[in-house]
Amino acid sequence: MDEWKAKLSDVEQWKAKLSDVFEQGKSLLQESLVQTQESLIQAKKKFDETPDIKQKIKETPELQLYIAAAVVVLTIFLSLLLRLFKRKKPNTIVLAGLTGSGKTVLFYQLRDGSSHQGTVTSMDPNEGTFVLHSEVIKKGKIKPVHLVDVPGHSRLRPKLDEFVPQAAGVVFVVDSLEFLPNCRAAAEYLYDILTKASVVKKRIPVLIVCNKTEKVTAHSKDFIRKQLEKEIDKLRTSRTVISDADISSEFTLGESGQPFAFSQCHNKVTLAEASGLTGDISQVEEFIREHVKP
Ligand SMILES: Nc1nc2c(ncn2[C@@H]2O[C@H](COP(=O)(O)OP(=O)(O)OP(=O)(O)O)[C@@H](O)[C@H]2O)c(=O)[nH]1
Ligand SMILES: [Mg+2]
Repeated sequence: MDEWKAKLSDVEQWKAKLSDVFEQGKSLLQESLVQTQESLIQAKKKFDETPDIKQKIKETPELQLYIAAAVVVLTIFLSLLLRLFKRKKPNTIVLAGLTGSGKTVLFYQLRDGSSHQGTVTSMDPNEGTFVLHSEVIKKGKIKPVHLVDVPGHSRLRPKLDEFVPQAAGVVFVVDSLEFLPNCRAAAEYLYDILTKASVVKKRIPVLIVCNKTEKVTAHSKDFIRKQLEKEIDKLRTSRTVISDADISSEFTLGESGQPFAFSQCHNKVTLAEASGLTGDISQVEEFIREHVKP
């Protein structure tokens, strides 16, 4: 019982001490508030008495302090705002194209410098962030590339929408050996990419890679360009009729009344030749480095 009484008196003592401290703090706060108010009144008085603004600032130390504080706050605010708006430049390059065109072989060539022969139809996007194999030996800081290989199977193509809006560029791979039987399908796929809102609005550059050019029977880059332009021209007419009925977000390609040409696209569309199998991929590497700065 005595023990409890002692504890109770301890508590009472603490309570008294706390209320003392609280009272002291309160009076201190009141005092400083009164002082600040007084100095503000004085500062205002001085300010009002002096006609010249420069003189006003010079002779009012409180005012100098406020101006300095405002400048500091404004600088911090502006730098935060700048950081918020200064978005990181994208480093994603998307590999797209029909199934069997050679995207996965190209992916491995870019990453490892070897073709990993015997690849099968991809069932999932293949992605990785790395320094291109051809640049590994280079000295200095090299920005890694985020490369995504989206399988050509039509069921997996919607995956493109996950990556394209953040892409620095799209590499569209075409099989130059089996080009003619696949020309229409390739043109349709390419048309879908070129009319994507993100591609048009962000002007995402597209490189059409005529792959498998180590074979003598491969079609030339110029031939492939002309055929694709012709097919896209036809698609443009048929798709416009469809989209008139169902007002979608689709963008129309090229200039009306003129045959379609890649040069009419708002984004940069260029063609290159490559052979993923033999590792002749320098034009693809150049495109990547043009758009993902080291
Ligand atoms: N001759 C030749 N064959 C190639 C070349 N690149 C790829 N191939 C062959 O083309 C076939 C398809 O290559 P992949 O890289 O798997 O094709 P993909 O575009 O990834 O196909 P999906 O994953 O189905 O979309 C394979 O048998 C490759 O060996 C090339 O430059 N020359
Ligand atoms: Mg593949």
